[in-house]
Amino acid sequence: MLEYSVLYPVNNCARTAASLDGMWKFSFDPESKGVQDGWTEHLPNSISMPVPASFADVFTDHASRDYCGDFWYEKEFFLHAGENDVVELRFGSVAHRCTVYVNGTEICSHEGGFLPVVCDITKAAKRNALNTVVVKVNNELNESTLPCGSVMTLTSGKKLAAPYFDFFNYSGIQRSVYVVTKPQESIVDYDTSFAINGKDADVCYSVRTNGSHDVAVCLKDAEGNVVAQSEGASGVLHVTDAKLWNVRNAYLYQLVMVIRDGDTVIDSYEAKLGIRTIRIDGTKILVNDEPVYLKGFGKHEDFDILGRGFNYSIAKRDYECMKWINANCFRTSHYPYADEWYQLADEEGFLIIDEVPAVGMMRSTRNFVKAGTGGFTHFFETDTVPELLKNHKQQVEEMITRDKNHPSVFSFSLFNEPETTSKEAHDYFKAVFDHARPLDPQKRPLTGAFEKNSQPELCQVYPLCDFLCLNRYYGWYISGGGTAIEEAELKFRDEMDRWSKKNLNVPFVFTEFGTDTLDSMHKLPSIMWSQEYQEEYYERNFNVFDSYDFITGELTWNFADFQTTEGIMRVNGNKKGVFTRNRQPKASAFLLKKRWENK
Ligand code: CKU
Repeated sequence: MLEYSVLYPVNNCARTAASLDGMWKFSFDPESKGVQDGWTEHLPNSISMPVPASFADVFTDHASRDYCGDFWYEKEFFLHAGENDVVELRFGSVAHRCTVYVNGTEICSHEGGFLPVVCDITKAAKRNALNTVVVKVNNELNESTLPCGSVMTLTSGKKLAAPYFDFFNYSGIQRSVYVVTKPQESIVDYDTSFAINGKDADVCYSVRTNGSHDVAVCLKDAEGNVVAQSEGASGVLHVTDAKLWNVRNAYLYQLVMVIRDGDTVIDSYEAKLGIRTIRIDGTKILVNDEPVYLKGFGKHEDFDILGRGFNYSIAKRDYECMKWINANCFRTSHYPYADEWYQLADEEGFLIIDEVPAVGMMRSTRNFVKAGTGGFTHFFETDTVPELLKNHKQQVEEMITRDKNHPSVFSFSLFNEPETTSKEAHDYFKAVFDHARPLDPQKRPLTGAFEKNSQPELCQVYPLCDFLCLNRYYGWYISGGGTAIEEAELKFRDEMDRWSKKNLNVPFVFTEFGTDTLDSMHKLPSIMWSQEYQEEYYERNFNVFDSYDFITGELTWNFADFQTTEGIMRVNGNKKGVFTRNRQPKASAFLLKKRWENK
C-alpha cells in the first residue's frame, strides 16, 4: 500500500489545489555539485524553464538538448493555508527521479519518471508567506531502472543517454505541479467495482482514510441529482435504472466521499465514476457483457517543442483525431501518461491499456531492432535483476493505485517487448504479475506486449497474461518492401497458425504493426517509406487479422510520428504515425477510418 495519496488534486470545501505551472528557474549540474554548493536553498545562475514541459527541445544547441545527468528546478510560491491544514506538493511526474527541497529542507525522493511525486511539506512550509521549492532531477537510465537504458560518456566527460527503447529520453517536470492543502484527517484512497443486474447496478466502494470518523458517500448523476447514498467506509450504492459507461458512449456519475463528525464535514473528495464491467470470455473482450473489437493506436506523449510536456490542446486534438478515424482504444505505450489523459478518455468513452514503463528489457543497444530480426537478447540473468524487479513492482503499484478508478482503463500492461524465452524471464514476470493481481479491486485483465522473439514455441511468459498483445512487423522489419511483402504475409500466417494450434482460447490483440512513412513521399508502385506502402502494408495485415477469429483488436504503431534518439534507422524520429507529428492525416488514415467505421 502506498504511504501517500495519489488522488488527483481538487478544490472543494475541505481542500485546495493551487497550480505551480508556469516559468520555473532551471540549472544544469553536470558535475553534480549542486547539493554541496547549496543549490538546495536557491539556484545561483539559473535560466527560466517552462513547466510542464521537457527541457530538451526549447534549446538551440546540442549539449543542452541532449543533456544527461543532474539538473535543478526552483519556484517560489505563496502558501495560503489554515493552521491545521496538511500541505502537500504533487508533481504529476518528474523524469526520471528527483529529490524535493522546501525552504532548504530535504522533503522526499522519488524514483521513476511517469507517476506522481507527492510529498508532505506541512512542517517545512511557512503559512501565509513565501516559500521556495527546489527540485533536483536526474535523467540517467541503467538496467535496473524503468525504462531500461545506459549512459555513454564522451572523451570530454559529457554524458549522453543511450536508451534501450525507441523514443527520445525526454525529461524534466513534464506534468502539472500543485500545492495541495487538506485536513489532517483525510481521504487517502478509494476503490470501486461494479455489478450490473438487469437495469440496475451496484457500485461497491471502499474509502481509505487516515482517521476514525464516519465516512458517507453519495452518487450524483450527470445533472447533479443524488441517485444513491450510503454510510460507512465501505458498502454498496444501489443505482436503479443505471446509465452505463459504454465504449464511445460514456456516461459519468460523480462519487462524493465525505468524512463527517456529526454535521461537520472534516474532509470531502469527489471524482467522476463510470459504471461498467470488464470481462474476458474465451477469445472475447466484454464491456458490459458486450464484445468489443479494439481499434486504435499505440501512442506516445510527444509533440514538437513540448517534448513529453502535457498540454490540453494537444490531448484534445488527439482525441478529436481518434474519434474522426473511428478508433475506440489506445495503449499508453510505453509508460503511464499524465492523469488528464485518462480523465479525457473517461469522458470520451475510450478504452485504455495502461502500461507501466517496463520497456528495454533486452540486452543490446538497439535491442528492439535486434529482437525484431530474431537476435538473442537475454536479460534476466544478471545481478541488476533484484533492483529492477523492486522498481518494477513499485511502479506497477503506483500505476494501479493512481488509475484503478478510471472507467477507461480496462487492462494493465506490465511490460513491452522484454526477453521472454528463458526460465529467468518467466520467474521475473511471475513475480510482477503476482504482485499486480491483488492490487486491482476491479480485477481487470493483465497483459503485456510481446515482440517477435516471443514465438508460441519459445515464449515462457504468455501464460501469465489474460489476453495476448503482439507487436509484429511482417512487411517492415521482416520481409519488407516491394514484392517481398507477399512473403511477409506467408510468414505472418505461419506464426498465427502456430498460435492457433495452441488453442489458448484467449483474445489476441495486435498492439503494434506499422511502417515508417514520410508524409511527403508518394511512389507508384509503392516503395518502403512511401504513403502507398503504408496502405498496402495495412491491407495485408488486415487480411491476416480477419482470418483468425481469436484476434480481438488492432492498435497500429503509431498514432503519430514521434521523436527518438537520432540514428541511421530514424529520420528526425520514428515516422510510423498514421498522423504526422503535427496531427495531420497521412493517406492510410483514410483507409483506417473506412475500415473502422464498420468493424
Ligand atoms: C517500434 C520489435 C519491435 C519494437 N517496437 C517498439 C516500439 O517502441 C518501436 O517504436 C518497434 C518501431 O520500431 O517502430
